[in-house]
Amino acid sequence: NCSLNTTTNHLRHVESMAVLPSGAGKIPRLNAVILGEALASEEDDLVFPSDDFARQALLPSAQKYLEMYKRSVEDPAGFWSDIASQFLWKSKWGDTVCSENFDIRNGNVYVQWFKGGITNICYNCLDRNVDSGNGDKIAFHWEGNERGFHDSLTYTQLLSQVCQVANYLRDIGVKKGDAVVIYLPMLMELPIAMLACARIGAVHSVVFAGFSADSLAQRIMDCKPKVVLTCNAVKRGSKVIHLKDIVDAALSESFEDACLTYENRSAMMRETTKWQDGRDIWWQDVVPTYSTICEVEWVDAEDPLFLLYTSGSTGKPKGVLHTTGGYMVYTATTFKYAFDYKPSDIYWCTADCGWITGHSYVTYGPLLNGATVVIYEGAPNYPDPGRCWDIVDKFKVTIFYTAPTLVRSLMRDGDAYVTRYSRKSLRVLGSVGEPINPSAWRWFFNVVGDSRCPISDTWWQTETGGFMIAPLPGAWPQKPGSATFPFFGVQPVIVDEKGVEIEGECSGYLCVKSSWPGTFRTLYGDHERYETTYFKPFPGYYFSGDGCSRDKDGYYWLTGRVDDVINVSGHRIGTAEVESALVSHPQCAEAAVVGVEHEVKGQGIYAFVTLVDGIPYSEELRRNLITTVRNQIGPFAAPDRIHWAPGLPKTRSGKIMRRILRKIASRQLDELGDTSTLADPGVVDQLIALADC
Ligand code: 6R9
Repeated sequence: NCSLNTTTNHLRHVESMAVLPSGAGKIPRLNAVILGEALASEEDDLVFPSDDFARQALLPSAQKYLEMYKRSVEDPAGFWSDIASQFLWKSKWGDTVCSENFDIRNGNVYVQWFKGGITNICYNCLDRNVDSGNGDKIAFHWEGNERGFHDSLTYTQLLSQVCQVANYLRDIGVKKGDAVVIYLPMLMELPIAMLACARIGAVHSVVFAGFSADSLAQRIMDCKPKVVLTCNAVKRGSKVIHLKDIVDAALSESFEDACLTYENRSAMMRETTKWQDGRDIWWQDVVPTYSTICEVEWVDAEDPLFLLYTSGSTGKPKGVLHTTGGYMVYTATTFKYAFDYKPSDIYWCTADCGWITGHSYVTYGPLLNGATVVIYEGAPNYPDPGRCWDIVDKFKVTIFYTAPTLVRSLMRDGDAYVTRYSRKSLRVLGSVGEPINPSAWRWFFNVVGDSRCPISDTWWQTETGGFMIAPLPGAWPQKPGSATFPFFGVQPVIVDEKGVEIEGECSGYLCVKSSWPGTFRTLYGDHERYETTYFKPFPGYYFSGDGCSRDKDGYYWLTGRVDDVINVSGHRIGTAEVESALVSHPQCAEAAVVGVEHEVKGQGIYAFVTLVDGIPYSEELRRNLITTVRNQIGPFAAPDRIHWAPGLPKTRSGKIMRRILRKIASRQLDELGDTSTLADPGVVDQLIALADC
């Protein structure tokens, strides 16, 4: 059973700040603000929720949070089964709500929540809302790349469309447990396809439509889908991207199953789309012929819901597997509390469904709450950097959730693009994907949110399924750049290199003690890698791969990845993936990739490249190397910088010393540290000499 911990460190921290009686400490100030005695934040840089906000918040005080948090870790079974009971279950789970082994020293790691409970997440997203009288509520507002193109679907309409796709999938033989690959841009058909899979118990594997043919092929080969769902093309900004050509290149000759292709007329007509008879089918030709009623496949809470590939520290992406019941309960609950969701909200998350954020917080979390969701097909700065606020005003968006990289890029374009729009509907802002630097936080808060909207800076991962550390707006003051405190049921732990838990104010590696309902269950087809990557580094805990510090008030500050993963514009990219793409070029002998600070993207990709003997450096080769990476992974993984390297700094045992490369890449040349253990310390001088070539 889940380990019960009476008082976690975190509780002690929050408890210490949650003492109500006036006197020293943080909470008296919070009370004063709630009572209307506005206090300026002091040296601590605390930002308090406004009176108006706190008064209407779902969780109006740190005390209330504390009560619920305490129960969630002391009685996880009771806490989560009370919440789970609000969903529709064909039959309830057995006596054991959660069973787990999170400690590798006790044998194989496993996690189960609500095992034996029979449900369906699509039913809970759609039918349950229609049945409760919300059928006419808008589920999706869709905004096209071009101004003036928009559409919307009510819950009833969405349900009908999902049923038609589900019936089509069933008809071509897709059954419970079968994989379906979805390679679609942000059309409503993307979440429709996901929900249709969930309805019939098929396992969707969405591949971000920015991935190249090679990456798509790799994912198709790994999970062997019965069918691929795609569209012919999409317009993003002023560019047309021919998705169907990419799919054609990815599908091997041997793929004889179906390729269902949506005709996206705003980008390309069917007449000009390349076609393979027998395999390719136009979505619009078949889907509307199916019934709008489709019986759901009732599944066990532990049956797989989806696979989503993410980068790790080796070249091969990891197929993160999530199951149904725990994920459902967790995404719904985190969405509700972290955004202070109310039924009247209009919610817009700028993420693509190709990433976990689009799974949990464009599709499942919001729909489970019966929310109205805005989906935008295009580029956020097209035709100009005011587009986001145009969309906010158009749909009266109240909750706006985005990534720091977009905030930074819009910030650079100047306030005028923001202030020309009203934005008065906004009440909660959100941030995800990477640490948000305090200056971007302040701009987001002051300029976009007119100093009125709390920012939910949500720390979580593909693996965690949902928010792990996030502010509950209204419950406590925020500190710009801190994700604040853990969500219900989450027990974060900071450990040192030896895996020993450190208490109080400290920094180290961020781990989690015991499971939460949204925990991923395995890496598809490789449970051993799951254990090795996440549970072996610090036995007893789940290791996130992130560095973190905790300040004197118990606030958590994420400091970025500590493994060989870099975070470019919120996209996780393994350095090894980029290196293996580079060395696949016949003239590249060796490559070492590191992340460097980048003003807009957060991190940029910096590649040191050694050429095959006798090959001269040239501008053309530099461009070819970048193209190779674009073709093998996708344009978002293209190196920002290629640094010619006659040799790489290696230890005598042949290990590349990335620490030194990082310093050279960021031009911190006086901080190179000890280079005496290098096999050939001379390479460092060579690299420095070539730094600006
Ligand atoms: C949801 C998502 C996960 C990695 C994670 C961390 C970084 C995400 C963050 C954040 C600081 C936040 N990250 N949110 N760092 N503050 N609010 O992004 O999933 O693509 O798997 O990336 O992103 O480094 O480990 P994923």
